[in-house]
Amino acid sequence: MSSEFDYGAEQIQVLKGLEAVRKRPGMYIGSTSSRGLHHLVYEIVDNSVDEALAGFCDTIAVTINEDNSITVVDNGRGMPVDEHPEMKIPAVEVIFTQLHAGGKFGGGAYKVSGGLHGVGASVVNALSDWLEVTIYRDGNVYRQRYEKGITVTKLEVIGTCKKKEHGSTVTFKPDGTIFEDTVYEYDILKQRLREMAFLTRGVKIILKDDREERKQEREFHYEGGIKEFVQYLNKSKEALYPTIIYCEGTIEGVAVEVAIQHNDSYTESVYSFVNNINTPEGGTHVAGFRNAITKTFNDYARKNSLLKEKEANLTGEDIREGMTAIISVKIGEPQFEGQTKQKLGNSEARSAVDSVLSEQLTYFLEQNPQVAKVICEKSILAQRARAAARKARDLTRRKTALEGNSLPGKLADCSDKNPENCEIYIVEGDSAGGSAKTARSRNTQAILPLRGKILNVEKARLDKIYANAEIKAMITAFGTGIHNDFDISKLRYHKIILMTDADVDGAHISTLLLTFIYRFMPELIKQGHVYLAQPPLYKVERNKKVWYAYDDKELNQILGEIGRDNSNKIQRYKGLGEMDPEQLWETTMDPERRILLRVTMDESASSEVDLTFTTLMGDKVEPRREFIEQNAKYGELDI
Ligand code: TSJ
Repeated sequence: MSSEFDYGAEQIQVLKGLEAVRKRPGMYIGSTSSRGLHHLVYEIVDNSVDEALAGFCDTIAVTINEDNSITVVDNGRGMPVDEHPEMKIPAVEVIFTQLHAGGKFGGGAYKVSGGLHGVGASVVNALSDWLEVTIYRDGNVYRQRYEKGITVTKLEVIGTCKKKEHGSTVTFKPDGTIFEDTVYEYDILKQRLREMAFLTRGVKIILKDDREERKQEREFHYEGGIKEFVQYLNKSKEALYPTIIYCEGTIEGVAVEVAIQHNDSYTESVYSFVNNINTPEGGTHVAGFRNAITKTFNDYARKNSLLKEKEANLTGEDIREGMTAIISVKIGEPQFEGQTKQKLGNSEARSAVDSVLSEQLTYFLEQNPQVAKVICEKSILAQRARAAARKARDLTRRKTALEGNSLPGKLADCSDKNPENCEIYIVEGDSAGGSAKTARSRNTQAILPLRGKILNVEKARLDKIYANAEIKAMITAFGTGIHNDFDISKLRYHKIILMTDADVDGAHISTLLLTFIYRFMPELIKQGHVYLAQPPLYKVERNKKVWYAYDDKELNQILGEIGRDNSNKIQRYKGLGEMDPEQLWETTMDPERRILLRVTMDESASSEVDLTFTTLMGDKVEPRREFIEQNAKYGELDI
């Protein structure tokens, strides 16, 4: 480490800190996969968002550069450049080289942005091949460069600017020896930056892709903040009333914002955030929200005789049916609890959300009696449907008790009774079901054929769902129960494999099935039990040799390799039904040869439920790896 720098005791501390980050990156950014790579960008942008929240910045631009480095520019005050009194280096250098840099610089508090990982600039620096910061401040342009977290140039004045020009620019290139993959995905950044823009009303966030072949640009700017977020989430649904209910206030240092609008569906879409970070596991802020909602609507319904004296109170679930809402709290020192440290624990957040919402919602309902009536009537219908669903469920249970836990008649079960070894294929149509039953390995593979399109659960209440034969068959076959009764320890198959035709109808059926599972048994997806089978689209035969292609590109590749002439016989499968059992086994069901896509979800992106399909394959499909890697995203899946 020969350099022009003197390493004093503090500097050695610095190197040790950054060394720890490079040794155990996962501890600081969650993972070194694609998720961790993108997380670096959010860590940097968080700092600019804080500057915007402090009222000093209104534009943030993020650029993916040609070499997959990232540039973040803001028009804030410019990071402080004055010397740190103890460390005798510029404040900006402390921020980039000191782990958990906090405290006061230049008279102002430098707040480390609150995040679940909450680690900030020094971690990004430590995990970057190189990082350059440029500061526009007081008429000067300053620059400093670091490599793998280590300072390589002093903070220099490299030019001048107009006094009124101010801001900070950071460019960093993630270290390819640390991250599994260093290619940024525009769509992933787009999703999160849009969310940040919704949560930070008034700030303009620009995303630009400067890479050849991928050049594109988007701008997110919402004067309405989370009100526009709710509008966005409801845009493909039918809203029950035109207004978006909005409440805002600060109590005991907790800034609370809530936006609500009901739609005509039966699902609850309530998303909560703490310091702009999604909290899928909820916590005290969500508890305060639920309490206020339940209490306020029941009070209103009683007072206005929408709920009769002898009728039971509405439950929170009744009122939240079809509700889209955003709860956003900002809090100085968030405390996270629970196994995964993702549940907000601060009790002041509960009381702050509860009282802001109770007070302002009561007032809103009094001012908007038509809206209040629509919501109360919908909740009362939900209450009745819930009672009917309870009856239907109890009936199903009693029936199974009588018949001795009988499995659905159409199910061809496997003989192995250890769920870990067992798979169930959900197959579209009786004919494909027949082939699958012949083809399967009976020991570990069960087959459940479904007839035609299944019920769209987005458009049905629980009572109707219990009444649907195809859905009932799946519930009994899986063994887990659904919704509030769900119990994963009763799962009868560790792999649930959806096998549908490789066409538009097949994709639609997969979507319906996944929607059902996602809404009523989400844990199956979270724990990685749900898969999509990948039947081939083409069979190519030449001189008694056979190849299968899973898309047009692969077909062309095969034809390129074996030569394009008349002795090739190409068959395009229109559906699973066209395959004989042997072909179905070889291509789609044999664990040694098949390709399965595992359905996963990024819980932190749950407002945009982002289903990603990670590849899983048998031993002999190496040539298909690239194809799968490029196609493993099922982005259009509308869930
Ligand atoms: F992450 C980061 F540190 F690298 C970073 C910080 C990256 C980017 C693109 C921007 C920023 C950043 C920091 N933008 N704005 C600020 N603001 C301050 O650091 C700042 C400036 C002045 C004062 C003051 O009291 O005068 C206080 C602060 C916190």
